[in-house]
Amino acid sequence: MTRIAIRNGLVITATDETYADVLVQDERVAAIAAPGSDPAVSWADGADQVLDADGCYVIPGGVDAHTHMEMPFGGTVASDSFETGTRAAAWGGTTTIVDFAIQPRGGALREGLDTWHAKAEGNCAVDYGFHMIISDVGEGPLKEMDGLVDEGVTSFKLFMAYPGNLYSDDGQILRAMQRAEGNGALIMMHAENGLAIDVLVEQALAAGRTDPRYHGDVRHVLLEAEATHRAIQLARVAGAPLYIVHVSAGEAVAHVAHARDDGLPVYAETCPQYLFLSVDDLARPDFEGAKYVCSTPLRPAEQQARLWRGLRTDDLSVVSTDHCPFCFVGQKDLGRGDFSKIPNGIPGVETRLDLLHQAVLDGHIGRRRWVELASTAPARLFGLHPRKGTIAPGADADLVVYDPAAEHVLSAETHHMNVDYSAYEGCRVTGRARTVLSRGRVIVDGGRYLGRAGDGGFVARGIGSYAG
Ligand code: DUC
Ligand code: ZN
Ligand code: ZN
Repeated sequence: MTRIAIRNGLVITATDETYADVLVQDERVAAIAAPGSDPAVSWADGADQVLDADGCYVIPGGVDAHTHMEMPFGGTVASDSFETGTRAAAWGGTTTIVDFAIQPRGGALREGLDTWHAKAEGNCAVDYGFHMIISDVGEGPLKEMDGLVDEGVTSFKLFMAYPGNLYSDDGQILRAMQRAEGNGALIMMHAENGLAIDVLVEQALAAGRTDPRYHGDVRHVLLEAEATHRAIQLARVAGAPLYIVHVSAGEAVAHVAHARDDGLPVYAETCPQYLFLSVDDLARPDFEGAKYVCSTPLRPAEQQARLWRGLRTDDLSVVSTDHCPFCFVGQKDLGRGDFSKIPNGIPGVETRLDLLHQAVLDGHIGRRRWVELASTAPARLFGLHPRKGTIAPGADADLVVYDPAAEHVLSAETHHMNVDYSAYEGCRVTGRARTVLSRGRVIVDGGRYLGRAGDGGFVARGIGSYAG
């Protein structure tokens, strides 16, 4: 039996903030005790380790519900392996990721899921789950969905973008949603009108508009809004809950808000890149804009206020990263002379908590909302709560001692993600994970990594809770 006492911190959950001692026994939180109270004192006396959190917050470890480790894309593969990517997550205070397994086109869901299990097993620094990307909706895969739900893969992502690759048409989407309505799964949607985007891509390239900045133009905001609206209507027809991933535009948030006002089980996430970066980054000279090519694309800076408002009103319920890193040298440059060949994705699994804490300091969100957006809400929606996403007796001891005053500069020189640039290079932020526990083990402490590959295990998820 191992006992750890975390003393004198401000314990913050999505609902409460209180000075307390958090007592950890083996992999779980055993108790939350008033500082200096009898149980806290006797525990500290008998603890194997006492962590002093004076001046720090104690928060539940981050849950990043949207990562792509080792994802094949555009003729290359995302540069973080499960080992390097989950280690970087741990450094940034994220103790659970939910990554996307991909059905091979023409193959079975099982084949894709087994492939992703093999990539992750024994390699992860923190716990992980899987969503399943259905790239080829047909009778077989639809039937397979039920079995995956039983195995703890309870969410399925469909693409309205990328025709000929990951794309599903409206009929396929409706069928998958109907199946989800029956088995309790959550459909996640990449909502962009891919057929229309491809026309604009062809026209842009024919007119000689080949630089990264045109990636933002062709992935028009109205084509995100239209697809978001269409996905919502299809989910209504099927009677299924829906989760829109990586929302980047106020026009799309408006459709989500409208649905939610009507009481529909429609949820959405945004990502730090849409809150902190813009088309100005995509337009950086000398092909530097390629570092900022992701889909949905970065938008004009004026959009950011609409996203922050959506986060405050809960029309946007989660901030995930869509972490999908490609090196500038050797990967992003596949698209020199043709922006449509730049692999889509931005690194961010390590920086999410700190950027969102900066948003607390900047007055965009409150501290409890910070915890809710980064940990509690994704845990609830994706069937991990109350094991993950909160601090309570019986919950996994996935905990972060967070120093809210620690200033640091984000940089590729110092980050732990396996990618040769930072999208936030030179950006000064205040706040940093000081100590990170994953299921009761201290894996990061005071600038040292103490964990090992294989510390993290697969988490079978339940059905998400979609109320409220
Ligand atoms: N968007 C990205 O930017 N990368 C991977 C897949 C996606 O939908
Ligand atoms: Zn996507
Ligand atoms: Zn993604």
